[in-house]
Formats: sequence, C-alpha cells, structure tokens
Amino acid sequence: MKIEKCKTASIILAGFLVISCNVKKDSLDNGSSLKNAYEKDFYIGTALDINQINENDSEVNNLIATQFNAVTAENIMKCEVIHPKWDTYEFDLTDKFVAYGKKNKMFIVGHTLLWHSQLAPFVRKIKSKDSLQLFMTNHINTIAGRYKGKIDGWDVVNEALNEDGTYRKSIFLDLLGEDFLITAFKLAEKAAPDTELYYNDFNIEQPKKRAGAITLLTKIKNSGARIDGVGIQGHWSLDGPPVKEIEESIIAFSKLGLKVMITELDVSVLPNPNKMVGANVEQNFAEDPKMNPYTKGLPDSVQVKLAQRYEDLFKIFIKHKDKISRITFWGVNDGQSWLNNWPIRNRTNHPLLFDRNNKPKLVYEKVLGLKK
Ligand code: 9MR
Repeated sequence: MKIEKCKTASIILAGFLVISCNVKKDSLDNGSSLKNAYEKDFYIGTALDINQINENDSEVNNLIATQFNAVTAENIMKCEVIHPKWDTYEFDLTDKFVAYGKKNKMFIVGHTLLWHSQLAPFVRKIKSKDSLQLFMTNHINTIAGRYKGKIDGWDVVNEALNEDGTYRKSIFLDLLGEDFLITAFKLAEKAAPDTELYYNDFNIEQPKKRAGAITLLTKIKNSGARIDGVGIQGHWSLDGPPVKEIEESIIAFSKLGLKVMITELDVSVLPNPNKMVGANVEQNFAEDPKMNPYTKGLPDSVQVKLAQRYEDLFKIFIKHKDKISRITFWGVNDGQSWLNNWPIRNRTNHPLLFDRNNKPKLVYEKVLGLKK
C-alpha cells in the first residue's frame, strides 16, 4: 500500500514537472498568438516544408495560420528543385506556397535566387563565363518574373561570404568574379520591380564576417543596384553568439540604410562538435549517443535556459524594432528542424517555440510575455 502511494505521488510529481515546463494545454485556444503580440513591431515568420505547403496536417496548418504572418519556402525554391534542368522549371509547389501565403494574408519570402549550395547538377557542369551568365539571367528572369507582384521579398543572394569576410569560393565567383552579386541584384530588380531584395547569410553578426558583409553591401549599394535589406540568419545556440554582437550588427546594418531581418532563427540546445557555429551544410560529424542527450524530451533546466536565451534575443529585437522588419523562425516545430540532422544526423534537437506535438513550450510563453 505504501509503495503504491509512493508510486502515485511520484507519477503526480513527474507529471507536474512536465506540465510546469510546457504551457497550459489550452493556452493557444485563448487566442494567444505571436503575430498578434508583435504586430506593431515586425513580421513573425516561419519556414514551410513540403508537407506544410500541401496542408497535409490540419493541426500544423492551424498553428501556422494563427501564429505567423510571414512565410519562407524552406527548400522548394532552391535551384535543384525549382530549376532541375537547363529548360525545365518546376513551379507546382511554389505556386501552392505563394497561394498559401496569399490566402493567409502573409508576407511571402522567396528563398533563394542565387546560392552556391543545392544547385542543380547541370549548373555545376557549366564551364564558361557566358553560359553561367546566361543561366543566371534565365534563372532570375524566369523565377522572379513569374512571381512578380506576388512574392514580397527575395533572398537574392545567399551565403556569398567566408567566415573571415572574404568572398566564398563558388562557381559564381570563379567564372563571373565578385560582381556576380551586383548583376544578380540588377536582374532581380528588373524582373520583380516592386519586390524587396535582400542579401542573406549566417554568422554575419560576428565581427569579422560582419565587416565583410558591410563592405559587400556597400559595394552593391554604390553600384546603383537596389538592395532593400539584409538577413542575419540567426542559427544560434544556448551559449552564443553574445547578444552584444547581434545588437551591434543590427545597428551597423541599419546604418547602411537597409532593413534588418532575422531570417532563419533557431537555438540549438545540443552539444556542439568543435564548437561550430552557423550553418555550413557541408560540415557533418559521426553519430554518437553522448551527443544526443535529449531524445526523451527536454529537461526542465534546459527549457528554462532556452526560454532565457530567446528572451534575451527578443529584448534586443524589441529595442531595435525601428530597424527590424521581420523575425522568421526556421521551421514551425521542433520535429521539422534541420538541426535534428546537422551537424550530426538523427539527433533530437529542440530549437523552436513549438515542440514535436505542436504544443507551445515554456519559451513561447516567455517570448509572448515580453509583450504583455
Ligand atoms: O533547412 C534546410 C534543410 O532542410 C536543407 O536540407 C538544407 C540544404 O538545402 O537547407 C536548410 O536550410 C538552409 C537555408 O536554405 C540557408 N541557410 C542555412 C539553412 C540551414 O542549413
């Protein structure tokens, strides 16, 4: 009898601990919403995967529609998907994505026109400057042109810089030289005149890369090409980068006369091999259970740390809301996050505000709480 009582007590206690770090079950039913709370400050966006664009799950669909007022395509507009062969474009999913955004009255972001990664194989085989120039012209004209007046902002060029602020080696740099960025912005401006145009990169809040980004952005502006904003991706962790660096970057980029956005926000809670930062998708490490400690859920102590980290970030975002136009999370819920597979495959990460069951976490309540 005693044992039974004791068991019951521990079950109740364990249950209480779990509930204490998740928001009340029905907290979303009372109409609480990130997009409404931050309506006067900036857009609150998310990145959609194929299932979400196809509206396969009504619970997720409802969460997206009630919490977010901006959407980015996580993968379907990358070259290898949207432009797999020289003369072939696959627009079905992007048409659906754009219709989804319109239906829900969301700010629609196209990601991305030019990126060295996820290129279709035929592009990698191009050997001459003229052919690559032609590819770039066709690619931007056809895609940006099709969604002219429908997509609100384009990540025109993605990740063109190295960590030390120099130009990243890529087929574009090799064959077209540094000015490929200026050409891309000019082409995008022509094809989609009323669309905002952005440069998007990770780690550009860090001083060296930030300096390189400032040089690059200034060069684009001085060339006469139109550029409206800069996306700091925001693939961060519990311990870094320091908010001070983020704040300094927001101020520095804004001084260039650009809108600042956090475009791919997530906060990894897992151990980090080699103290890696950022989002270089080519880097990967071997699987190891020691590097995957939260497969059964995130302990309360880490939920609290995650909440604190996001609170610190959002305090800075709110302080600089006059400079920031959008904060986009890189995914809707933890199950969707790319961080479950990078830089080590098959891990259980918990980097977003909603858990794998679409339930708001403690961090959700804290981020909302800043606006109460
Ligand atoms: O989240 C994306 C993941 O599903 C893809 O496998 C990966 C490669 O295409 O790209 C991820 O998104 C990246 C984004 O497009 C650019 N910045 C870094 C993001 C995380 O890798």
